[in-house]
Amino acid sequence: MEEQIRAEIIRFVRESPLSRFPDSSEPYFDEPLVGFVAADDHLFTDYKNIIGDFHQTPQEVMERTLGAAGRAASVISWILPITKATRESNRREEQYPSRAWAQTRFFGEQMNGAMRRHLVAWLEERGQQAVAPQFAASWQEFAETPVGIASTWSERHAAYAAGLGTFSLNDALITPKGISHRCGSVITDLALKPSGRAYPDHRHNCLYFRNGSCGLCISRCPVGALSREGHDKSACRTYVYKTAVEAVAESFGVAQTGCGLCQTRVPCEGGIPGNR
Ligand code: B12
Ligand code: SF4
Ligand code: SF4
Repeated sequence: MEEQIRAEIIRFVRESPLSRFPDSSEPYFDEPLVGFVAADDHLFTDYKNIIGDFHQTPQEVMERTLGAAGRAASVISWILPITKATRESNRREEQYPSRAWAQTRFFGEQMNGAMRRHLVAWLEERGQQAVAPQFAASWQEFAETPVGIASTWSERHAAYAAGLGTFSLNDALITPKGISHRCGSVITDLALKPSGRAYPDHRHNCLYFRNGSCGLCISRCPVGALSREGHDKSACRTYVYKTAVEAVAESFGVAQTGCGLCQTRVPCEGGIPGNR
């Protein structure tokens, strides 16, 4: 069943009409990475301490969405790697995201939403329970928590648990296809074989944490939101959701632009960087 699910995610991303730029036949994403993790993996209860008590376990998401009958057995997580052409266009930028990056943030995320809905329907057709936590009525984002801006379900923490990558100096997840990606997840009552986690610690794929080198994402940030101490989420949010939107959203034909300068022209852009 794991291979069937993986194949269905890859097929949907390849064939969905939502997967292509409005003004060309180019795709937003390369072939997805897919991972599985048991809903009762200790990480989901650890996240109550690492993130906060508000971060829901898979079982909590299922019960809050489906009632007492809701049952979580596995979490399916996927990575949608941003194409090389889009990464290259963002590499050249110093101030605002490129048109292709902004359109990937806006329209590509609509495709990611369609992916979540499709996988839920696909599992339900096979008699399973399924919920996309990002679309659950109980999903909430909080501006002020002890760990800064955070939500009740972090897609990256689900991906980390499913063995798809590790975190980094700028918080983002570095996967075998790099740091430039979008991700998503669905919880189901179907028991699936966990993919396992191959990394020795939760920040191993970032050169800064692996051997103290790099730090190149710091100088890519146009508003100084990155430093050796990490990521100033408030400064980043103001830039991503206000400054960049006011500057380029209208001309790019989108409502959200993202930014992602720290995810391009860096050694982790398209893969796990080797030791430097
Ligand atoms: C709120 C939010 C933001 C906020 C805060 C980001 C943040 N760091 O949490 C702001 C507005 C700043 C933001 C900005 C951006 N975002 Co945003 N955002 C989200 C959202 C909606 C929720 C994130 C959340 O709940 N985070 C929870 C907190 C706790 O995460 P954290 O602080 O990073 O976690 C740290 C600790 O847990 C720590 N840690 C400490 N001890 C331990 C121990 C263990 C064992 C572990 C595992 C971890 C751990 O490691 C983590 C990294 O330092 C998600 C969608 C979703 N539902 O997940 C998208 C999401 C994170 N955003 C995304 C993107 C792409 C962006 C931008 C690049 C904008 C763009 N599209 O161009 C920027 C920059 C992101 C960055 N560098 O983090 C992607 C990230 C994909 C990726 N490549 O990693 C997501 C997943 C959306 C998606 N569906 O793909 N975002
Ligand atoms: S650019 Fe370097 S320091 Fe920044 S996240 Fe990537 S590997 Fe880590
Ligand atoms: S996404 Fe945020 S942290 Fe990264 S370069 Fe843009 S403003 Fe800076």
